[in-house]
Amino acid sequence: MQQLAAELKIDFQSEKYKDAYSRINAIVIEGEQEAHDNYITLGEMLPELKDELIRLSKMESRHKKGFEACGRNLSVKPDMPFAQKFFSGLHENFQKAAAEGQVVTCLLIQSLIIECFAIAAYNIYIPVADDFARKITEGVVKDEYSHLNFGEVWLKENFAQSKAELEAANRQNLPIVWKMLNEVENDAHVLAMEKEALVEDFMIQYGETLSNIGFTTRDIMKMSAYGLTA
Ligand code: Y39
Ligand code: FE
Ligand code: FE
Ligand code: FE
Repeated sequence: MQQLAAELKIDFQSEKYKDAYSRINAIVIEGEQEAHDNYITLGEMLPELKDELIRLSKMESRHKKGFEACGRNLSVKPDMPFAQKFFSGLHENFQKAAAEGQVVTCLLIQSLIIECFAIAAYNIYIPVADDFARKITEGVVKDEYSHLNFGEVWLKENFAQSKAELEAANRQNLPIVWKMLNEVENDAHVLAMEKEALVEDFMIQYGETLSNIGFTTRDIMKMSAYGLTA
């Protein structure tokens, strides 16, 4: 297997690969940790769904352990300070929304935006990953679809009273995603992950999700346009 990675002659042990991996691996580890924390917080905000949200948070912890093993397997030390800075925009917005009890905003940030980002990144990574990381990532991405589905179902059931807050939260947070993609573009390229593919996968996933929740094509076009120039 691992055909594309072999065809592209990716040298997983080169200093250049390992240097880029120290940041991308850290981003993923930090992302999984933050996802864990965010689902715990959401469980406090939605007490009737607490058990399910705790179950999701435990999956995120497992993902984090899996990606830590991927870094160790390549003898890479993840650059965690870089990753914390990378996530600070979405982190702060989630904390602010949680403090104000804005559960719709919290769900948009974690269960739609961050999960779609994860699904795009993991799907693009799998064909170009080393054998060890590919197996781990294949298991993880299946879970991420179920996390996205959780947010989708809740927001669909509560669409009428959530619509305005979703539009505002999208406007505030989507530009941050484009900024994050720009920041990671060069390192992703070293791992044979192209920014254009990441953007395409993210937008397909995110647009499909907004449609399932109840937004019209017209709404989705407007919402997708925010921050494209970031
Ligand atoms: O729900 C989750 O598990 C999400 C936290 C994980 C997000 C991972 C973010 C990946 C972005 C990587 C960018 C690489 C090009
Ligand atoms: Fe995860
Ligand atoms: Fe997740
Ligand atoms: Fe390129």
